[in-house]
Amino acid sequence: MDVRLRLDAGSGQLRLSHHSPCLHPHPWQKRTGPRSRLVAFRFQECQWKNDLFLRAVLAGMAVKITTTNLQRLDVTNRLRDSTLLPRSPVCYDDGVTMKHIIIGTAGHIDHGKTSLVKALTGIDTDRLKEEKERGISIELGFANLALSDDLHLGIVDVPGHERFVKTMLAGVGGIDLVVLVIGADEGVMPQTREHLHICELLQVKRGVVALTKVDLVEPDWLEMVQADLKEFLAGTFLESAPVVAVSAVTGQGLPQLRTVLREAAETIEPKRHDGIFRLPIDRVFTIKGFGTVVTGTLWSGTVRVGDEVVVLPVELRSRVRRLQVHGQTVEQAWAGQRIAVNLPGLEVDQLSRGDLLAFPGALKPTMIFDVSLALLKDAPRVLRNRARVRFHLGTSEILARVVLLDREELKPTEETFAHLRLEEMATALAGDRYVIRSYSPAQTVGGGSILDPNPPVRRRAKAPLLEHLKVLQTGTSGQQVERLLLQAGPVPITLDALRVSASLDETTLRREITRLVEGGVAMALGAKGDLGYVHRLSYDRLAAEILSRLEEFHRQDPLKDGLPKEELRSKLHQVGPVLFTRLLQGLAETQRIAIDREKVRHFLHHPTLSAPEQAVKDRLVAIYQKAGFQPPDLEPALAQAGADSKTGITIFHRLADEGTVIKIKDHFYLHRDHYSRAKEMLLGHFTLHAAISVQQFKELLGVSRKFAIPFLEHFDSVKLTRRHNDERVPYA
Ligand SMILES: Nc1nc2c(ncn2[C@@H]2O[C@H](COP(=O)(O)OP(=O)(O)OP(=O)(O)O)[C@@H](O)[C@H]2O)c(=O)[nH]1
Ligand SMILES: [Mg+2]
Repeated sequence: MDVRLRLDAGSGQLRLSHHSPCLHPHPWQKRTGPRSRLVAFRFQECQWKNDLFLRAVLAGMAVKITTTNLQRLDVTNRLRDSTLLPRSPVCYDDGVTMKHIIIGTAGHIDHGKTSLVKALTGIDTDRLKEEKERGISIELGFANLALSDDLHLGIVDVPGHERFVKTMLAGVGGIDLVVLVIGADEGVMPQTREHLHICELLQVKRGVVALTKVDLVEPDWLEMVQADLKEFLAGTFLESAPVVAVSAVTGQGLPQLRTVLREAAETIEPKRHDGIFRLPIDRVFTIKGFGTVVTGTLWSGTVRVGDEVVVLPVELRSRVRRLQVHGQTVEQAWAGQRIAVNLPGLEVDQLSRGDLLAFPGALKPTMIFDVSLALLKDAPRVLRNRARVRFHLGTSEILARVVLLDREELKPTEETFAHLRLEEMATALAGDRYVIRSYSPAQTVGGGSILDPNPPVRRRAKAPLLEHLKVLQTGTSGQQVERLLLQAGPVPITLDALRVSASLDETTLRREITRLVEGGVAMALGAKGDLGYVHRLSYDRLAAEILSRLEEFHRQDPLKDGLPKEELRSKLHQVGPVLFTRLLQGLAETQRIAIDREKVRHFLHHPTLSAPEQAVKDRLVAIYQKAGFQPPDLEPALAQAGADSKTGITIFHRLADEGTVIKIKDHFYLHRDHYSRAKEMLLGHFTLHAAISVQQFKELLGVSRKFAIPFLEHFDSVKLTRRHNDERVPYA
C-alpha cells in the first residue's frame, strides 16, 4: 500500500496522513486528529535507515511501506530514542529535511573561479589583503548558496595557482560536486588538467563545467574551445557533465548554471549522518572572547554542542562549546555542512590544517596504510619502489614512502597495492581516497584508496597480503569482514573497530557479522559480541594449541595433575583473558579438557602414581604426621622420604593440592590434622582470654619462636587473628 507520511514540525512527530481503506482501524494506529495518525516502526526490521528514505518521508513524499514494517506504537518517544531520527525536533530542519551538499571550484589560475562564486552568491571569497593586492586566490574561500528551501550548498573556492595545489587539495577533500571553471579565452591549461585529475583521484561524485569569460570571446572562438573541451573531458567523470557558458561580468549563463547545479545536487547521495564523526580541519583561528575555532567540511556523522572531542593525531581533548554553520549558531551539525567549532582550552598554535577532529577513542592514528595506488596517465615518470612522495588525505599533507608490494616500479596508468609509510601520524577510514604528488617538483602523479587504515605492524608474507588487499578492495561486504577477522587473528575485533577498517556502514556491518556468526564462521565474545569477534579459524587454531600444550605438559610432568590457567595463557601468543576463558569453556564443554579450580588438564590425562611413587607419598605423609607442629624443612623431608627432588616435589605438591598438607609459609607445611588441632587450641584460648602473646602461643603449642611467628602470621593472613599492639586478638 502507498501511504503518505509527514513530519509535524511543531511536535517533531511523524504523521501518517493518507486515507487508505485497508489501513482503517488497525490496532497499531492511534488516532491523533481528523486527518492524521501516528505510526512507529520496527526499526531493526525495516531497511529505512538510509537517508534517502528518511528524506522522502520527512519531505512528505509518498513512500511504499508494508504492514510488517509498522507496529503498534506509542510513537514519539520511540522515534526520539531510536537512532533513526535525531533527538530534538530542531534538528530535523537542518539535518534531515534539508540536503547539504558541498561544491568546490577547480580550474586554472585567473580563469574566474572566485568571480563566479561572487556572481552566484554575492560573497567575495578572496578575503586576504594579499589576495586583493595580487588579484589571485591564495587561501581557501568559503561561501554558501541556498538553491531551494531544502537544498543548501556550501561552496569551497580554491586557488588555481600551481604553487597552491596543496591548498586546493585541502579544500577539495570533502566536496560532493565540482564546478570546473575554464576561461573561454584561454581554454584548457595545466591546472585545469591537474585539478581535474585530483577530482578523479578523489572520486568526486559529480561535476559541471563553467566556461567563463564568454563576454571576452567571439562565437567561433567559443565553438573551438567547446570542441577542445569535449576532447579533453572524454573518458573522465565529466565526460557527459553539463557545460555552461557564463560571464561573471554580464551575468550571462548564470541562471542556467544555477539550474544545472541544482539538478546535479539533487541526484547526489548526501554524506552519511550515521557515519563516524570526522571533521578534517582546514582553518584554525581565534575569536576574541571565545578562543580557538576550527573549521572544516563535516565528512561524516554529526556533532553537538557539549560533545567531547579529540584533535588527532595530536590527541588534544576539548568539548564543543559553540557550533556554527554558515555563520548561524546551531546546536547540532550534520555531515555535508561546512562548520566552525569553538574548542575551549586549546591554543591556536597547538592545532593546524591537516588535523582531524573526532570523538575520543573512535579513530586510531597510524604511520602506515595499506592502499591501492594508480599512477596517472600524465604522470611525468615512473614511480619507483620506496619513492618519497607527498601524501594528501583530507586536509593534510604528509611526506611518505611508497612501498610497492609486487613490483619495483609503477608505470603511468598502472595500478597496484602498496604500503604507505608516513613520516607523521595520520588517521583514515577504509575507503578514504587520497592523492600523491611527487616530492620535487611537486606534481600530482597518482592516488587511490585506503584499504587498511590500521594494518598490523608485523611483517606479512607478500602473496597472502596481496590476496588480503584484493579482497578488501573488491570483495563483497561479507568477504571484507571475514578478512578483517582473519587478519586480527586471536585479538577480538569489535564492531567499532570494524567500522573503521571495513568501509561499510553500520547496518551492513551488523548484518554481515550476524550472518558470519550464525554461519559458524565467526564467534561473538561477550553478550552479543560486545567484547568483539574472532574468526572461527583463529579460535580452532588456539583450541588445538591449548590441547597440544597440555599434552606436552603432561608428557613432561606426568605426575602433575594440571597446568595453572595463567601459565597456560602466557604460553599462547597474544590471547587476552576474554577469549581464553571462552576457549577453556568451549573445550571443557566438549570434554576435551577438564578444569579443576585454577588448573587445567587434558581430559584424557589421569595422573596415577607408580608403586615406588606411592611409597614416597606414604612416607611423606608419615613424616608430617609424626612431626606435629614442628615439621622439617621441605628438602630434608624429601630426602628422608627417599625421593629425588623433582619427583619428590611433584608428589609433595600433590599432597598440598589434595589438602593433606597445608602451607604455612615457604617450605613450612603442616599435616592437616595438626593444622586443625592448632586452630582449635588457639580458638580454645580465645574462649578464656581476650588476646594471646607470642610467648603464650609458643607455650600453648609447645613450639619454638621459629615456628610460632610464621604460624601467627599465617593465622593473620587467613583472618583468624589480627595484631593488636604486641598481641593477637580474634580477627572478628
Ligand atoms: N571579462 C570577464 N572577466 C572576468 C570574468 N570572470 C573573471 N574575470 C576576471 O578575471 C580575473 C581573474 O578572476 P578570478 O575570479 O580572481 O579568477 P580565479 O580563477 O579565482 O583565480 P585564482 O583564484 O587566483 O586561481 C579577474 O580580473 C576578474 O575580474 C568574466 O566572466 N568576464
Ligand atoms: Mg580565486
